[in-house]
Amino acid sequence: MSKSTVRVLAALTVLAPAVALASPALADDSHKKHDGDHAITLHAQLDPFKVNKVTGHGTAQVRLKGDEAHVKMKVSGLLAGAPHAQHFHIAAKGVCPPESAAKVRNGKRFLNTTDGAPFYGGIGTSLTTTGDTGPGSGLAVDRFPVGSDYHYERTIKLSDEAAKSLREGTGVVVVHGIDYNNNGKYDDNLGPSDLDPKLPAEATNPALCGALKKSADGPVHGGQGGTQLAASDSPVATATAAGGAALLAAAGGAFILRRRAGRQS
Ligand SMILES: [Cu+2]
Repeated sequence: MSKSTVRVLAALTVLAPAVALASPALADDSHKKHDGDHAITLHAQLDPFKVNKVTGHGTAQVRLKGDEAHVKMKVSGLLAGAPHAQHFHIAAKGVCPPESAAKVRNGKRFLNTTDGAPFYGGIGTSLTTTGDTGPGSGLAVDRFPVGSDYHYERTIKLSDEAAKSLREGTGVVVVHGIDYNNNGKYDDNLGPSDLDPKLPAEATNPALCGALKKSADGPVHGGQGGTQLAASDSPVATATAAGGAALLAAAGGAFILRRRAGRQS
């Protein structure tokens, strides 16, 4: 297991207890409660990592009231027929990494998830289509949207830590899954994933990224993405049989990772 994998595993397993510790009993939470009751709306423009050969784009909108987040996303131009893990990354600089954060590995320059962590932080919320939304579901590839273009909409109860980060302006939306060698599938041309060596790096490397920023209440000014999202009540993206089959082998690795994380927390 590589050092970076160990680091990420450690980060994932540390997250759960950290969330548990962040209970209201820790301190006078009157201010937090007050802030938490105030609903805010956040937007992010999701831009592609060109260094990862991505040309897609997207938008995200989050209506946050207390710890309840109503999330709407619109994504296009990603690898078709493949699941795309997507998360709120939290509690770091609240920005997307520059292209210069990419590293050369085996003669290929690309950005993996760990490279971006100093900028966007660790996984705070897994934007899955069903079930658990905690950091432990970060690689639950059978519960993420599938396809090149999709709408995602879900109301999610955030951890205290994630809600706090989003309110503080350090929440970042990251969509994963790239096709670096443009052959229409996740393969091992970039080697194993830094998050789970059983998955190919292409399946977990960041594709799109956008920092969530507070927007003024009221109508979104000239916001093409915002108005489109507001107008659409589209159902959550559903997994296709093709996409699921393509990643079945990879999913085995994700499950192992999740079990391991669960045991240690
Ligand atoms: Cu992520």
